[in-house]
Amino acid sequence: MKKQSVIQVAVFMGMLVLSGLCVAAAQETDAISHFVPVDKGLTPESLQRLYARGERAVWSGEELETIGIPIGGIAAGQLYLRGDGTLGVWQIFNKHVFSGYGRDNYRTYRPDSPLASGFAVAVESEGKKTVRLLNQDFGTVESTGEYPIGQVRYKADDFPIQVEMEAFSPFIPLNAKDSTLPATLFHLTLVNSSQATVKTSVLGWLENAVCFDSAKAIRANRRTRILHENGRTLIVHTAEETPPPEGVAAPRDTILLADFEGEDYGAWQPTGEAFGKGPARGTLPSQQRVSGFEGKGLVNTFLGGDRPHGTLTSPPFKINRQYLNFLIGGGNHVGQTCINLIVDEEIVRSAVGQDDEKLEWQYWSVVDFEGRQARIQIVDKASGGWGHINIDQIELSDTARSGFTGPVNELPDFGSMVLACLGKSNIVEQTTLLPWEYTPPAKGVEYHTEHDTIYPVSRARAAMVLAPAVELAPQSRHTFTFVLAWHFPNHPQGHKYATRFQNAAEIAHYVLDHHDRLAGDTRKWHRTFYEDSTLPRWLLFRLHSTVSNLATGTCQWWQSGRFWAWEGVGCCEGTCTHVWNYAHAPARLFPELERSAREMQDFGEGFDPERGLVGFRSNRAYAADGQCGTILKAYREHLCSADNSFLQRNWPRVKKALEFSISQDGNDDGLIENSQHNTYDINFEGPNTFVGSLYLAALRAGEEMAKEMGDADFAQRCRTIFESGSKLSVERLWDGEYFIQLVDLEKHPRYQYAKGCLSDQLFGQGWAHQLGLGYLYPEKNVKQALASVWKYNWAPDVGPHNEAHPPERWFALPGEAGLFTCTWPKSPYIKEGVRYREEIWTGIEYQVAGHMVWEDMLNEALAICRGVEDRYLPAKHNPFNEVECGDHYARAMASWGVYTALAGFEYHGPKGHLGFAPRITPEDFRAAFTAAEGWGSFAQTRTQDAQRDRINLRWGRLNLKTLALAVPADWKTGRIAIRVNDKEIPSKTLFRAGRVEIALNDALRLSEGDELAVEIRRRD
Ligand SMILES: [Ca+2]
Ligand SMILES: [Ca+2]
Ligand SMILES: [Ca+2]
Repeated sequence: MKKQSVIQVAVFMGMLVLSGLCVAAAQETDAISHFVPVDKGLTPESLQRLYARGERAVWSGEELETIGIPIGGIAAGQLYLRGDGTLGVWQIFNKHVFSGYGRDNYRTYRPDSPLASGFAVAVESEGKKTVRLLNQDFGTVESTGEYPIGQVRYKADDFPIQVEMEAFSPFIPLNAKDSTLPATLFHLTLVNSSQATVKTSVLGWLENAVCFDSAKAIRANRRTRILHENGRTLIVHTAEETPPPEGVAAPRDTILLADFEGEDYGAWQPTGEAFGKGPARGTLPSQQRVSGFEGKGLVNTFLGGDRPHGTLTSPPFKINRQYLNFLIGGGNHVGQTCINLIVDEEIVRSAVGQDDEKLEWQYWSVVDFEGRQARIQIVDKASGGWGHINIDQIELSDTARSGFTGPVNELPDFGSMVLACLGKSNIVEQTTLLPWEYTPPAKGVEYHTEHDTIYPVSRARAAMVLAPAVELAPQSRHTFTFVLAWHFPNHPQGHKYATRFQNAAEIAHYVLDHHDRLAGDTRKWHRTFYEDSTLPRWLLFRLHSTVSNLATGTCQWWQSGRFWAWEGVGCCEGTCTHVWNYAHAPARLFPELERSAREMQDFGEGFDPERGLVGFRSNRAYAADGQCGTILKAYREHLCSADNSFLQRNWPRVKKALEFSISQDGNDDGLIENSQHNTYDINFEGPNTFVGSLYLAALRAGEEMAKEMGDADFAQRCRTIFESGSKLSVERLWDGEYFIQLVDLEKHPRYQYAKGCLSDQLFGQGWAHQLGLGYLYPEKNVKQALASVWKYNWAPDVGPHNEAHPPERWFALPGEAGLFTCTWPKSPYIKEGVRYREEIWTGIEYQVAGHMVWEDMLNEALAICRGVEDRYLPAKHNPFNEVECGDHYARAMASWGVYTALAGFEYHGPKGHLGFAPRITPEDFRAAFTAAEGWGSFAQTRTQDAQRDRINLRWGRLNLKTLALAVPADWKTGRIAIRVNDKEIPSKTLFRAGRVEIALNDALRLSEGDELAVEIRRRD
């Protein structure tokens, strides 16, 4: 079979291409250089700490500094509740915020708060009026956030009121619609801790930040109204057009200097290789998607990657307008990836890109040179990361073009914001309760309570409302409810939320109209997951905290219904197949979102119907791990569906995609030997079990799906290839302790792991367990390989190994524990081995830990998770922001795989099958679970000869036909009774190998509140 050689460039973005000038040979040192101790130092005490149920964490003092709980809706932007209860980040304005490649992200800092908002408590007691802000200065402040709910408690000796703040955006698993609201609910419970009755209320304020980014570049007004509607008071912020100023000369016509729409550069002179013979037509091979240019052509020097250099010089022209406008993107290298304006052989203006492929408008004021001859020169003198430049649409104009042009209501940051409270906020009452003319401390912000006011966007103004006051007797309490809502519809792809709501006021009313259900279901999930569980509280916190990534700048839900994501906030686009290979949380919690990503991206826009290739960023580029993972995800999405319509619709393309992987295998022997681009941003050469196990798992998933779709031939084909691959992997890749990579290092000196121990070497096996596909390799090899990953790659202190081998990026510091991507414990260290080898990625750690749980390596699994928890203690980092290439990195959502493994969860929605095999404390286990249309709590208790299992459905509905439960292996037979709400249900049961399989005589449909109970009595 002809070898695929088209897409083998190990490039996923400009900056990651290492210098092409340095082609280093394989540099093996002659000695083993491995500093991970075999003894992990786990003591009985430290193990006990891992397993103890424990208490909810309470943070205070300096710990509050780093905390930022994502508190807006899923895919609705990024808003943080900071440790002291103030709001931060405020990335809700459709601006692309690039959070970094990871080099700078893993640092200790306080999230910023770029706009004025907040709450204060006003008190009138014995004729004295005081106001106290709800922030770190209140007195004693304690925070106890557990995603999705943040809580902050405030108390002070010198203040009669204690406050409990509860803040969250509705979060209801399986209800994507109500979990993606651009809104945050605040419940502020005031407790009178004094001996006297006091009159008290909560003051809330919000700055008008509509046109937040464009304000400096546009002429427009902001408008603020305070409305009384439906028994509520709303601050409504918007913006609007201003009439054009009078007496200003009309601008002259714009002169186009170049639009790069031709076949060649015309009169412009190229030199070097970077520019080629003519303008590019959009994105070049292996480049991230280029956007923002006009027409079809542009200058794009990523021709053959970042390495080439060159210049492109315009013919002379006369400067006869006030501004020179142009679109610019690409690298941010001053003097190296730039556009220059040359007058009299001197560079008088220069601009660079922003390390972003998207072109944005920039302008130079050229009034000083009016009437002079000039030339433009575009320069690429850079070869490293982001060593290229994108330019288009150069024009002379009397109007400066910034990123913000056109009507105000079409600007990306145009929209509306609302802060609402229950009851009628009364300005007269406000002036009687508040100290005279009270305003919160202002930093250049004016405060007002005007009912309708219009002012230029250049002014920073915040409006205040005071909830109707209450009289509180000593020890009594009252809860004030506020809702913050935003609506910024002008995202390039549109927001799903904007298809439901016209403005922020509608959203605020919706949240308050449905308050009891939205708040009730959110709290019910929180209670089911955190409170009603036997699992260690710290572990639940850690495994669920990553789910908050959904409510950050990482994720978007487009108007079309397509879920789309960066890898990390603003970093690396396109719901990357290989990064999302690890993320199990969204598929289990909001399967609708993942199904849309499969259907609209992987098997939609990103799918090559001719070849079956799944573009790994919705492009036409191949990633071997991502391709196989897409098959696994398709099967998972099918399992998480209520019926088989998803699989039926997508099966032809799923099959085609699997056939593409089989074509990479080439000879149907079950090993992929060719060049395999993958999540380490490099290509593996030769057979290995990282891609190989994903391939085998994909074949098994393909076999199962083919059977369900009645395609017996293809099922058999998958089976045959799988069996061959499984056998050959052990024969050729097993080194006695773990699986290695067969590679010719002479031929492929860089980026391979060869005889190294790769933490991800059994990635596909972990997946196979998640999907109930069984073992891909003999169980004993799997268990031993995983034990070797623990032995060789998990360091209780990364310091010694990282001192010898510093990582490309630090995601764990000396003194902290972590799992290395790869080490070479038994062969010479490969200096130019697999990329990121010395880094610590939480996504890999969870992937490995989850797999360890399935293999009953519980101590190891929990120790790895605890290592993450300890690295992300709030004294050091925001515990909700696990960093990799960017903030809130998607891979971290692998944590959910640990959670499902702990329950031994198995589920097949269309078949109505549900099973549990608790891997931790099976004698007394309780945990939440999610199915296709409902979620609830599973509980199991076990004694010497009896076991009781309960499935309590708390939300939605659940179809059941078969059940599987784990019992001790020596329970060969027994008596089983099944009841739903105390009504006996007839069934057939089968005991086999530590497992009871139950087939219900009639299919069941459980509804919210129903409980199914299974009693198993052992019979010898
Ligand atoms: Ca153009
Ligand atoms: Ca270059
Ligand atoms: Ca092969």
